[in-house]
Formats: sequence, structure tokens, C-alpha cells
Amino acid sequence: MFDALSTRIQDTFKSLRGEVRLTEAHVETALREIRLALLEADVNVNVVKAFVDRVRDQAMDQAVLKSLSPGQQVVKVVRDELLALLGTTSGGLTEQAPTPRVVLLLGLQGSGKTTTSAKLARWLQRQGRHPVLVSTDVRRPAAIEQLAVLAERTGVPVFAPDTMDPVARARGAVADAKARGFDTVIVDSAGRLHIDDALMEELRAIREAVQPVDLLYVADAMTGQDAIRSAGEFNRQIGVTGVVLTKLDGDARGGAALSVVSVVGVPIAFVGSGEGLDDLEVFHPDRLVSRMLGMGDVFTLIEKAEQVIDKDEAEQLEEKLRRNEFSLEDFRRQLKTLKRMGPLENILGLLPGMGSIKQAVENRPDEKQLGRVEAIISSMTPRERAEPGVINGSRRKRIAAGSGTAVEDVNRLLKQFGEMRRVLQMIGQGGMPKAGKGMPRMPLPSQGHGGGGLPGRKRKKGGPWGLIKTR
Ligand SMILES: Nc1nc2c(ncn2[C@@H]2O[C@H](COP(=O)(O)OP(=O)(O)OP(=O)(O)O)[C@@H](O)[C@H]2O)c(=O)[nH]1
Ligand SMILES: [Mg+2]
Repeated sequence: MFDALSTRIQDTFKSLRGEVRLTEAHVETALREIRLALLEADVNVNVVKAFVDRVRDQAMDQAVLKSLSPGQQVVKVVRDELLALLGTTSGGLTEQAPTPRVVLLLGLQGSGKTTTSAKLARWLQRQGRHPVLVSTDVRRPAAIEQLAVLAERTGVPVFAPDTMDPVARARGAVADAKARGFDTVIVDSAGRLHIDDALMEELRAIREAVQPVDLLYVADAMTGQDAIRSAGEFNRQIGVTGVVLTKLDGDARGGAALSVVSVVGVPIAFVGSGEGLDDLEVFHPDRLVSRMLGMGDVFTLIEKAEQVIDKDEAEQLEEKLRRNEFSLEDFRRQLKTLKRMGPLENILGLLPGMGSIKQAVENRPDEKQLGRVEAIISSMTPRERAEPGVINGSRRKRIAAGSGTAVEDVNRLLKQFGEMRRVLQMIGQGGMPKAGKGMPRMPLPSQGHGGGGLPGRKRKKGGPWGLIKTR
């Protein structure tokens, strides 16, 4: 998400960064670019105007213009204002809730309520909670069955009474949860093509009956500004505590995300990025902004990595990186791990300064390129993998023939690998941002690219590479 917007904003900053001394004209040009980029991303026009005005006010400050690194100062202003737009609090569910906690999902037809209910159940399960699901969608014949099927995939129980009264179903689920010790009741509700009084009445009745602490409005990000307008209406009529933006994996331009907080005044709680039941992330505005500004999102990467990386392997890798012995063999193994972390373009987008590589990958029809890299490395002898320096012209020819690739492919890979080692070494001297207490760290570049070095960002001195701690 936000690819086009991120690229444009980052390009704008690149042009600023080249300037030793910024003038008002420079800032004005940059602001014009940013304004266009935001509008193209489908951000609400009033939001854009207010945003640009605020950035201008601060960026034009003489202290900023005369500072030693005016370009970076402007990036910082934009970063802070983007955060103000998205809200500074992290998403997720409301902190305090009685037991059982009731979560009600609402929204227009087809926005992803039922899918999100199941995703949320799985997410809660991972947190060690015990959710139960209930559908109050008695209008669409297959709706109850749809939730049951999804629930079965997650292993979360569904409360399925005989009654076809939405309120009775929800109330029954809460009573059942109390009786059987479930701590969370997720209520999936019916959707309509348009907001209508009957739907609102039904939702109000459900709300009164089960007193949800979390009222999550599920919005299809692809519908852009319309989704936001109806979010406002649901908020007025029912009350909304958080928004779930779904289908951000599609070609949604993401503007909805940037407008929803300021237009509706409700934070984004979760984002959905696929049809799979694991494709739900707690929304972290700071991470998203870092991603947009090309600073990467190392924390999300760590969380993903944690799920697939083997602890011993990670320790060995760390040792190798420390001694600068990272070989092509290790590289090949890392590629395998990387593949397990999900689609490559999603992962690369999380790495600082990887924007352009990400684009290169996206231009490929699929992940064939990764397969080719693996094939090339597999065609090397163990010695070649350990010491790429010995790979001369004739060896390159042999490797190309063995892997069904061209010598240029082998050359490119070796060059990229050399480059990667150099970067890894360089970052090794930079350091790792301080992770939260008990947070695992992984051997991946953390910063040092893009807009790194912003004022106010503390860097941790000392060992650059950490261990993965598996839970
Ligand atoms: N690509 C993608 N598809 C999604 C996502 N969330 C939901 N979908 C798909 O969107 C379609 C509609 O999802 P549902 O969960 O049935 O939507 P709903 O709001 O319950 O729909 P109604 O009950 O008819 O109002 C399904 O095909 C889902 O697989 C997402 O994050 N990404
Ligand atoms: Mg549904």
C-alpha cells in the first residue's frame, strides 16, 4: 500500500537533500509535489490542504531553513504531520474491557466483516485469548455458514443457536461465553449496500443488548472516500471505536487510511492485507509513516521473522555476520527463510532504503528471480559459496550453464552479493534501534538509509546484530 505515494514523497525529499541551503522556493516546490502525491493517493482534499498548510508553517520557519541539514528538518516536519494525520496511538483493541469482552464488527456489504471476524479470532488466539464467534447476519442465507466455515479453519468455536433473531443470537453468545469461560465474543453483523434505517436499528438493538467495548467499522480501502463517509455515518448513529481497513493488498491507493482519522475522528485499529486468516495486522501509525518515508519498518519485519526463523540458525548467522564470514551459502539459506515470510515485495517494503529494489522485484511477473538466484548458488561448489572471490570467468560460465542462466545473471548476483555484504558491514557500524523490552532482534539492517539520522532518533551503540529469541 502507499507505493506510489511513498515513491513520490521520497523523490521529493531526495531533491531537497541535495540542497545545502534551502530557500522558501525549494520548500514550496516540494510542497506542491507532496500535495499532488496526496491527492493522487485519494486523500481527502480538505485533509490535504490542512496538511500542506501545517507543513508549510513549520518548514518555512527560518530556524529550519538556516539549520545545518534543512532537508532532513523538512522530512521531520512531514513525518510529524503524517503522524498527526494518522493519530499517534497504536491500534488494536480497547485496553480495558469487562469479561467477556464483546467486539462488534459493522460496515457496509462486502467490506470484509465476516473475514475480519475470523482473522480477529485467530489474532486473539495467538495472544492466548479464548474467543467465540457469532453471526447476527440472518438476512443473507449463506452468511452464518460462511462464518462457520472460516471459524473451523481457525479452530475457534462458533455459537450457532436455532433462533434467527439477531439480538437473541448476540445475547445468547455472550451468555454462552460466560457459562463456558470464553473471554471474547466477536459479533459479525449484517451489511447493506447502503446505510438504511432498518440496519441501523438492528445494530443499535444489538449494541444495547450486548454492550460491545469495541465497535469496529470495517471499511474496504478500495472504495476510498466513500468508505470514509459511511464510517462517519456509522460513528454518528452507532458509535465506532476503531476502523479496520481491509483489502489494502489490492490496488487501493491508501488515501482512505490517511483521511479516516481526521475526517471521522476514529483511530485505525487493524489493517487487512489479504484473504488469508493471518492477513491482519495491528495498525501502527509510526511504522506506516516510516515505511512511507523510506525509513523501513523493522519492527513489523522482526515480528514476521520471529514466526519463521530458527533460533540456532539465527545465532550462527549472527556470529558469521560479526566475523564478516557471511557466505553465498548463508545467503541462499536466508532466501529460503525470506520466502517463508510471505510475498517478497511485502518484505522488501519493510526494509529501510529498499524502495527501488522493491520496485525491481514488482516489475517481475512472479518470484522467478528468487528461484534463479537459488539455482545459481546451487550450481556453485561449496568452496565457491564460501569464497566468492575465487569465481573467475570460466567458473562463471560453468555456473551459468549449470543453472540454466546467462553469465550476466551470475555476474549480477555476485555483484549484488558483494554490495549486500558491504552494506551489512556498514550497517554493522551503525547500530540497531532499541527494541522494546524482551523484543527479539534479528540480523537485518535497521537504519542508515533513506531518512535515517533524523533528530530525536536515538541510536543504540554497541553490537549491531542481535539474537532471535523464539517464544
Ligand atoms: N484481498 C482481500 N480480500 C479481502 C480482505 N478482506 C476480505 N476480503 C474478501 O472480500 C470479500 C467479502 O468479504 P466478507 O468478509 O464476506 O465481507 P462482509 O462484510 O462480511 O460481507 P457481507 O456479509 O455480505 O456484508 C470476500 O471475498 C473476502 O475474501 C482483504 O483484506 N484482502
Ligand atoms: Mg458477512
